Amino acid sequence: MDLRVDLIFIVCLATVLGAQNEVSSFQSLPNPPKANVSQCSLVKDNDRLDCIPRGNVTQDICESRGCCWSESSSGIPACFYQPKSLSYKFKNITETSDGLVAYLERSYKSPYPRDVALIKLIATYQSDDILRFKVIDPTKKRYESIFPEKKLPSPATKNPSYKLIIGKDLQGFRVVRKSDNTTIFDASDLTNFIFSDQFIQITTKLPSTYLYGLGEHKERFKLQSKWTTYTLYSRDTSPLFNTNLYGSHPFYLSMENSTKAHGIFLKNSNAMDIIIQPTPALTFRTIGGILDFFIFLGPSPSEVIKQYQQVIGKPKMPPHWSLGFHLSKFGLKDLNTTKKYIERNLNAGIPVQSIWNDLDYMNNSNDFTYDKKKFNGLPQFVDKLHKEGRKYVILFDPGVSSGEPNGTYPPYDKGVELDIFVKNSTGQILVAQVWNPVSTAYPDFTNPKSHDYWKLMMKSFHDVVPFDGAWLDMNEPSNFLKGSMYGCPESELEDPPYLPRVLEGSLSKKTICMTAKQYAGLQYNLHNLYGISETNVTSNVVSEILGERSLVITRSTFPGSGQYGGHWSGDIGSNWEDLSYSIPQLLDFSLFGIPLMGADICGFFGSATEPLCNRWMQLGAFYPFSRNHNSVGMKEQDPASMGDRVIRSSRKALEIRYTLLPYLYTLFWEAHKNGTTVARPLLVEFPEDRNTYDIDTAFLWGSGLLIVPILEENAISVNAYLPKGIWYDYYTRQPLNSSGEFMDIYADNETIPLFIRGGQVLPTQFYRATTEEVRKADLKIVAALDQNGRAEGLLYWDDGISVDVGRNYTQISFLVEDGDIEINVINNRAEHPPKIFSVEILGIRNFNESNLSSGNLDYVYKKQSQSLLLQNLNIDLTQSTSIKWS
Ligand code: MIG
Repeated sequence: MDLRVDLIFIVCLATVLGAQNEVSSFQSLPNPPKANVSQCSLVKDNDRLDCIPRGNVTQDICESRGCCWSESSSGIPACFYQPKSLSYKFKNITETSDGLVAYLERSYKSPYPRDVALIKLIATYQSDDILRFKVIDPTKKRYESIFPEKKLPSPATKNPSYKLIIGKDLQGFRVVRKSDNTTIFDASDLTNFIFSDQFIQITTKLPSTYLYGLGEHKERFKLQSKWTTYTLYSRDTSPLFNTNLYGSHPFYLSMENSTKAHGIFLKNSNAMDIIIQPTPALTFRTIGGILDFFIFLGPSPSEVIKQYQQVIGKPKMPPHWSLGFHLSKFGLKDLNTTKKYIERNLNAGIPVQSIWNDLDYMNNSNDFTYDKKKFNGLPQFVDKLHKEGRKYVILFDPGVSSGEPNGTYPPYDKGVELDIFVKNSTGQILVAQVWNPVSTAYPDFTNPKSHDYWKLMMKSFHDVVPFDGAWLDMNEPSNFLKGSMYGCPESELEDPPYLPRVLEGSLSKKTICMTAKQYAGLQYNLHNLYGISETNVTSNVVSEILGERSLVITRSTFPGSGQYGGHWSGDIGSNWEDLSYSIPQLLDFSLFGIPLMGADICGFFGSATEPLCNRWMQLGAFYPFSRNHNSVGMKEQDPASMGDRVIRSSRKALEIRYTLLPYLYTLFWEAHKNGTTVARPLLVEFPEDRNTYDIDTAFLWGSGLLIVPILEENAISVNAYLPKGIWYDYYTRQPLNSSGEFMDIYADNETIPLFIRGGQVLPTQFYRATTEEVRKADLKIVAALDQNGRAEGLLYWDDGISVDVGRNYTQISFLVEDGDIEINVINNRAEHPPKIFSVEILGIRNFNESNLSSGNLDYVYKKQSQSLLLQNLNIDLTQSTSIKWS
């Protein structure tokens, strides 16, 4: 690299990263004292805090770091920090009106360059259940994550459920739940605490080993705690074990031994490793930014998730149609193939709600173009879909071609004019390559002007091809070259003093240079935010163009992405293992506030076998985001291509999905309004039942429907856990009384076991083949009684598309008690809500016709399944009413 470039680079590095030139922040410190051998020998193997987490682990290096050395078996660090080594000491602690401020001073050099010698800790009592603490450099503004964008309300506490214990006899601090004295965050000993320019580390001792979250990973729902490293750094790769994947979510939920729950969120967008060790303890190790922690006191898991979403933002309300079944494939090479693909499925009776085109539709892989030869007639095809009540969704890659002849490709030319592209370290447009034959430039979605730019592009394309939703791929951002066309300059940003365990051991591999510059700063800091920034802009732009709620599905996500769109789990394999891992993935994203989530049904890579696709279509019908998608060149796996059995299974499961749309839609509204979950882990609903803590082979929709898929080849039964209570078989309506036990449930090849939970009312509708038709059909209310003959539920109804959610809507509550159902109109502003045709009550042991409130009710009582169906009710949703049967 030539000297001039080097110099410019150093200058810009110093200003953006945190200023190596500021004497006050990076003072020279004494060398660390030698470790005290007798102190070292007191440390148990499981408690060792790794002092050389990467690189050469030798006794010499270890001792030069002032750490303890003792050979160890694999996985356990041989070089570890000496306990109570007073890395930082408190200088002063001051109470403020809403928290406290403390200064700490470093005693000696850490192993990493540019220690921040004086740090400031700011604790804010954000609310009674949320404590925030930040650790910053008081002398110099460092980068702080620009997402989630959500503005927090001013701190307000009446009676905080926690206390922060700091200083005094402690070297560090800890956060304690007042009611039971559980330590939620335990940094009482700052032994391995480091705050240097590119290495920031803090360890908390954990109250239990039940941890969930820390995505995106291919992992069971319950995380491992045996010296496991979870790396967070957005990366385009098909999901592998122990690898950073598309999105980054530094949030975990913990179930404590008391069955209470808490959550921790580190708002930091830099690449990081999170290490869980058997102590149990957890170490956050990030290579930039600041520490900005939010501690959520729960005390139930659903409250933790709600509290988390108060900070990151609640999920967007999806358009109603987006809850239908979607069909997609990479390699639908022309319009004819696309048409045949959807038609054969419609002919087979599969209720396909939308068809998706992958980049095949593009001309030369160029965004905002379509191949006018191969896709000749595309606009007319989309119009026809619309007339039939169906939708059309297309893929967008963020990168636009920078290799087209001058003046021929507005997405590039306009981008240059508006100065919208990501720059390299020397200020030119960073040129890399994704699908474009020559080269690719990346719009910078942190630039406020990107909204107008993206809208112009989307709108001019939408004027031609009226797509209904945007599928955002490759936004990690992905790059087929390493860094750029010209590599990346040498720098400590590309090769930081500590490299998290990112795939292939390089930050710029499969993405752009860390020294690349965006409006909001350096790629080094912003990398994990490329996806969220694109999703944010796209969500707004598409709604503005449509004048409706938009559907945006994104591959790369970050805390807060749920406000703008949904997610799919990327390029998984067509195999039984990935079928099963799709559930923990789904449940993780429920914790992350991204409920509109699903995996490619029948898998992406590889050839799905008939038995696999059969079971996968059954499960996929219950992904909140339900889409069959497949890679190019793979055996076809749309239901129609799979033969009669898959067709029958798919129809059966999708028919149930469409019937349950009012319930599912209501769950999405509750999530949007309150931060609840849609696909719900059992432990969220039954936190006091420890049996649920390990379950990730089944899940719920809301509180009311338990879904127990078959995940093994050739299996026709499943050992399902039914938490304590009454559960009604969805198909037979027979009650099952569980004391909280595992039961073998039979499931023939065409059936996915489903149970309605006693105590819940589920609004359903008559089945129709499109979501639009379902919306016009009558409602059927299903009330499943609990032991006490009670049940309750909700219905939310609106036009399914308004951007202004919660303006013109109807809300109904159902309450069943003492042989009577009350249908209460809480809000009555939707236009033309459907009517209630029937109310079905499950769990009526004795029925006497003469007790019916009205003599002319049309009813069917089934003694065997103990269900009563009241039909032909024709109840209008504009007035509260009630029906009595005993
Ligand atoms: O390099 O657009 O995850 O769903 O079909 C692969 C082609 C690019 C990756 C996506 C996948 C999509 C594919 N894309």
